[in-house]
Parts: sequence; structure tokens; C-alpha cells
Amino acid sequence: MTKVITYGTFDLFHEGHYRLLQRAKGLGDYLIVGVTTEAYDKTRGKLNVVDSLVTRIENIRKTGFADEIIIEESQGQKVNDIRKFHIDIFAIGSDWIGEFDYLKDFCKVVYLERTKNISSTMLRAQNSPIQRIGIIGTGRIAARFIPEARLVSGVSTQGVYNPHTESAERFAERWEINAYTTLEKFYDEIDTVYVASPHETHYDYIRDALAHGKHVLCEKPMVLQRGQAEELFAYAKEKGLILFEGIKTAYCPGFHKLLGIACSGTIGSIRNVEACFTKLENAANRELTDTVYGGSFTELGSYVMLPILKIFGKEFDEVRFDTIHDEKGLDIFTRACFRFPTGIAVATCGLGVKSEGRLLVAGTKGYIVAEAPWWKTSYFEVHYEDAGRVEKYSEIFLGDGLRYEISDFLSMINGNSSSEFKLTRGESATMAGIMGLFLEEEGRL
Ligand code: C2G
Repeated sequence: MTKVITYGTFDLFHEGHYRLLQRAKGLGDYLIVGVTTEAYDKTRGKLNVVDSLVTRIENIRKTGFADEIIIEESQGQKVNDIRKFHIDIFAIGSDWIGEFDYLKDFCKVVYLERTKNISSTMLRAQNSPIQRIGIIGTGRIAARFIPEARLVSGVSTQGVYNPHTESAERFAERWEINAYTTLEKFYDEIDTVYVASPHETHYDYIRDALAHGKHVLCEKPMVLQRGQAEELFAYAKEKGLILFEGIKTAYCPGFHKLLGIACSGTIGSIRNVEACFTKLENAANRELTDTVYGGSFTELGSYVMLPILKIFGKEFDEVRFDTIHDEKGLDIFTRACFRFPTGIAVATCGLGVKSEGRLLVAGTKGYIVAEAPWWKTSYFEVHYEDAGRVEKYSEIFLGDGLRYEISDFLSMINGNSSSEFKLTRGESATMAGIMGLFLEEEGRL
């Protein structure tokens, strides 16, 4: 008898899950299905799981494919299960390719092709809240998005659009999703859009997606002019759709803890914020070759402006830019100095100059410091005049951290506005306005 085992959350049970179980069963004579507990999903960073364990087990049972259903409670359990149940084959969807190769020492490992198309007929029939996401753009950030989206229950990455057939197909093949080279077909088969194309194309893509009735999650910087941001937010509102700027730091739990403490009065009244983020970029990359929309401020400015606006608000009295240019005239190091009614702030970013990336929030009683990579906040300290008194805080930050914004975006689509405060429309528009001022000063707008 050939014994097969597979594992999963199987939340919001859909045809991808059904087909996976069907083929896993087909590999042998006896199928064991391991279903993850809520606690295990939490530790492995799976967000937004909707169905209870009981419902998820019941859905698997109803397929008739499982001969036995077990509970997966912890990391490392798979090896023990394989030994305990004398398993011959471990099967899992191909979105996990390579990840479970370590089990080859214990049994055969089979990756079954993931189901690309979650059909709208099926979703409608089940009244399912699954959002099929279509990605616009095939760059590095788009590739980072997919594994993160996989860990948010309730979204399924359906495909990618790029007008260049070869790029679209190469990307789609790598991630086992559909390739679209026309927007009509793309919009037909998806519910929401993730815009991950070059900055200057965002405005047109967002407008078009909203016009087609799609919610939009757009990579930062959403747009580079205040007027464009305001117009798009108004248009989204008029259409009853969510338009959401993806600055991952704004949605990660550690950054929230830091803001909460900063605003709690522990360090007194805040008078100064300094945020720095530098990343030495390859000279051949778009960021350093696009002399109109490239450069350090458009690339990293959103991250360094974020804590400043969150702490001092949107109303600054003055902003001044100091910039170091390369021979092409592109800013490789930029410092934006702000004056607010109650304090001052400096936002520093660089693609061609390396500096110490740190976030410092100084108050009348003490200061908070978070070292690089503070934009993926997982640790920070609170210091006081008494150097011996240091409070240390840590918080979870999983993977690339995009899952947090995807999860909040999904909640907003589902009518829950409790995370709207994390990055308000006004804050997004203010950032676009500052980008616009900078580009004007540089003579690029
Ligand atoms: N699946 C699929 N096609 C889809 C979606 C999912 O074939 N469109 C597969 C997954 O690859 C997985 C199974 O369905 O094999 C269950 O998917 P999830 O519920 O998302 O669970 P997952 O997070 O993949 O569980 O121990 C847990 C496992 O390691 C992974």
C-alpha cells in the first residue's frame, strides 16, 4: 500500500485545494491530510485565515479524498509524521517548489502543479470572498509580492500583465500564474490590481483599473504629484473602490508599536525626527538610469518621510532639499529638511552614498532609536537622560513584510476600515506633493 501525505490550511476551500487533494490521492492508495491549527498558522506568518479548524476539516472530509485527517501544530512535525505513519510520498503544491526538498531523506517528495485559474463562476456560486489579484509589471518587487500574497488567506494571485509578451510569459512561467498581454482579458479574469510597474506609469494604470471597477494596491511612490493623488482618491471614492498605497513599513506591527510609544508621552514632547535609508544600487538598474523618474528620493523617499508625517502630521511650515547628483544629474543622495510648528525633521536617502540607516525620534524626556533595517521594524530602544535606563522592544516581522499591507488591503476591501489610519489618503497625497516639489526643484517635472 502506498501512503501519501499532504498539508495545508485549506481556508475558504476552493478548486485549487480540491484539485490538489484529488491528485495527491491519485498518487497512492491511502491519503493523510494535515490541517494547520490557527496557532501554527500564526507562527508561520499566515494571515487572515477565516474558517475555523472545524470548518476546514469538514470541507476536506466532504471531498471524499482523505482517508485520514490529522492536525498540524508545529514546525518540524512533518518529519515525525512521515516516520510515524510510514509515509511513501509527501505531496504539496508547486508554489512550494524546493521548500520541502529536505524531506527527501525520509520519503519521495512530489510537487503538484498549482491551479492557476480560480474561476469567477465558482467564486460567485460559493459567494466566496476570495480576491483574485492581477499584477501589473514584472519587476523585482512583483516577484517579491507573490510569495507574500500566498501567505494571506483570501487572495489568489491569478496572473500578470506586461505589454511585452516575453517578459509577461517568463514571469508567469516562473510563478505559475497566467500571462496577460492585453488589459481587456486581464480585467476579465481578476478582481483587484497590484500596480508594480515603473513610478511614472502608476497614474494611468490606477485610473484605468479603477475605471474597470477594480480595487487597487499600488506600490510606493503611488504618484509623484499631489493633484494626481487627490484626483485618484476622489475617483476611487466615487466608484466605491479601495485605492491603497503600499508602503510596507506603514503596515508592519513593529512600526506601529514604535509610533504608539513615541506618541504616548514616554519620551516627552517630540521635537526631532531623523530617518535615513540608503541602499547602494547597481548603476545599470532603472533607479540609476532613468534621469527623469529615477534617483534616491523617488525610490526611497516614501520610507523616510513616513515616520516624520506620522509623528508631526501633514502640516509642515517648510521643506528644503539638499542633494548630491551624479554625472547624469540624478540625485544619488538627498536630504529633505522639514520645519513643523512643534519640531524639526530630516529625511535622508541614498542610492549612491552609504550611510547609517537609522530612525531617531527625540523628545523632551528621551529618545527612541531603531537601527537599519528600521523600515522592517522588529527591534527598537527607548533611552533617557539616565544612560543606564534603556527599554528594549521587539516585534515580529515576517518574510519581506508585504503580507501585512496585503492583509490590510484585503480587510479594507471586505469593509473593515480599522487599518485605514495606518497610512491615510491625506498622508499619501502629502508625500506625493513633497515628491512633486522635489522633482520641480530638480527641473524634472
Ligand atoms: N494550492 C494549489 N492551487 C492553488 C492554491 C493552493 O494547488 N491555486 C495547494 C497548495 O500548494 C497546497 C494546498 O493547496 O499544497 C493547500 O494550500 P493552502 O491552504 O494555501 O496551505 P499552505 O499554506 O500551502 O500549506 O504545512 C502547511 C503547508 O506547508 C503549506
